[in-house]
Amino acid sequence: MSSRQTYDFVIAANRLPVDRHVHPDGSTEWRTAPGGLVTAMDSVMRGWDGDDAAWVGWPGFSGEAPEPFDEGKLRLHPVPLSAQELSDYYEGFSNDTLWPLYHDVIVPPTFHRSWWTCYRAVNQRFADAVCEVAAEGATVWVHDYQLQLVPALVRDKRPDVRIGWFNHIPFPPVELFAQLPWRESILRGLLGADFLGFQRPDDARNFARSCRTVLGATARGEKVEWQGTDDDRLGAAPRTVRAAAVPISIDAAGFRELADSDAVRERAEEIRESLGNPEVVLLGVDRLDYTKGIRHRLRAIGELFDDGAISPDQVTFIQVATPSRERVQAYRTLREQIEGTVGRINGDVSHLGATAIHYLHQSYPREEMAALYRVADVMLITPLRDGMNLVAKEYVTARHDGKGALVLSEFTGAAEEMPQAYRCNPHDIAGLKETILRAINDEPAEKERRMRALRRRVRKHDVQTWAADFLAGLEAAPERPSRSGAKAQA
Ligand code: ADQ
Repeated sequence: MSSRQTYDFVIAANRLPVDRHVHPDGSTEWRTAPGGLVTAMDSVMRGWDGDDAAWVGWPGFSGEAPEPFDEGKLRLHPVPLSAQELSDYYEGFSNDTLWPLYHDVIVPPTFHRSWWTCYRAVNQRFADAVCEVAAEGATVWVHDYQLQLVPALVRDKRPDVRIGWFNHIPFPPVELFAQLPWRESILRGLLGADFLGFQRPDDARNFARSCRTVLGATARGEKVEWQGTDDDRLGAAPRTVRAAAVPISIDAAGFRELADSDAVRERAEEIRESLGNPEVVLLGVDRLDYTKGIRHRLRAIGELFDDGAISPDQVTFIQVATPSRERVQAYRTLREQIEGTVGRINGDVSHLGATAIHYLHQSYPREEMAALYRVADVMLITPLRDGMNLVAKEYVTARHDGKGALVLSEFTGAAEEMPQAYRCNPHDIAGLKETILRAINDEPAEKERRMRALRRRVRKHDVQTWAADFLAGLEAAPERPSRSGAKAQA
């Protein structure tokens, strides 16, 4: 347990890596929260050979935040959010302005000046918390689109620390980004970092182009040079920042071991049996989000059943749709549309004992996810836009029996790294139907060849490599001044 006040390594993310559970007797307990970032950072921490580290984030409930506490090697530093801030900074500006804008404007982004004011205030609070726990010369790793102003706000107070930021979602082309009324402030916030990591080279290029077009910065290759302004604390000094692709991945060895365990194998058999041992199981696993292309997928599947190209006697489709952002209207509308479509297709083509679509609006433990992957003959990943998509990497890792087939949208970050998947354009319903049929009907040897190459890629480029690459990029950043202003070597 740590009793130190400052730390050499500080992570800042919207959420802390734990959830608070309240027992019926009123006592509380913190449990590790499920999710990609937690797993990824857990691997980073295991490989971290320095002293203890701190994680700054929102504890998951509004109102007063608990005092900082320790969880293994980590000091958890809760940042409070009021109910109004949760609504304006998180559900509003993060999830109803930035999220749609950064995902190709699939639904129109909402611009509210009061949300922006709140986003700035909350970013300042996160930055203050980081400054409080960061030791002299610390490494600070900021995550994601909710905290884009944090790098410059931290830099303003603490020129001695090294700051990296990683974007888990796409960075949009400047033609879309330029719609944002606060585009300059966002870019200047990010330029406070030493190193900016993106999922794809295109995302890094989009960022560099936005800096050139919106700020008049100089961008050459991965370097962005910015002269700074002195109108506020976002990017006052001249800076050189590197923006590069560092695609995220999964803990491949850990996930393979899980998928290969006796319990998961048995569960997979049980699931297949409970489905009536169909010839072909199709699977979709997504947060219920309009970026994931679930409606397009259902349209293609529905038509394949309607056409008679597939029959519920032989083929069944399982769609796991994790509940998500249910207080944002666009998500409520999407849920209604999807559930209506599933009901329509099942009503039209299912019959007793042969259900066309199994729809599950629930979260599951990782063991259950691994068992589902083992059951899936064809995995359908059809987002309209997705930063990476870790489900694609989990699926191929779970299928080390060489069986299975991955249908993957070309609009995911994963597509860049996984060219052996059955690629699809989810907007092209006829093409999507053909690709699904091909993935079902191709020769086993062809499927095995593809899966082998895909698995190799994920094994070689796992989450440990990702974290090491990111930290190496950050370490390579130029020297920085010490707290007192003198230059200190990295
Ligand atoms: P997400 O949009 O959440 O993440 P994704 O990369 O697919 O998307 O990760 C989802 C994770 O949640 C996977 O690990 C999956 O196993 C798990 N999961 C999904 N449904 C589940 C369920 N019902 N029960 C339990 N677990 C479930 C954002 C970006 C992505 C980027 C990641 C990581 O939008 O593009 O890949 O961050 O950077």
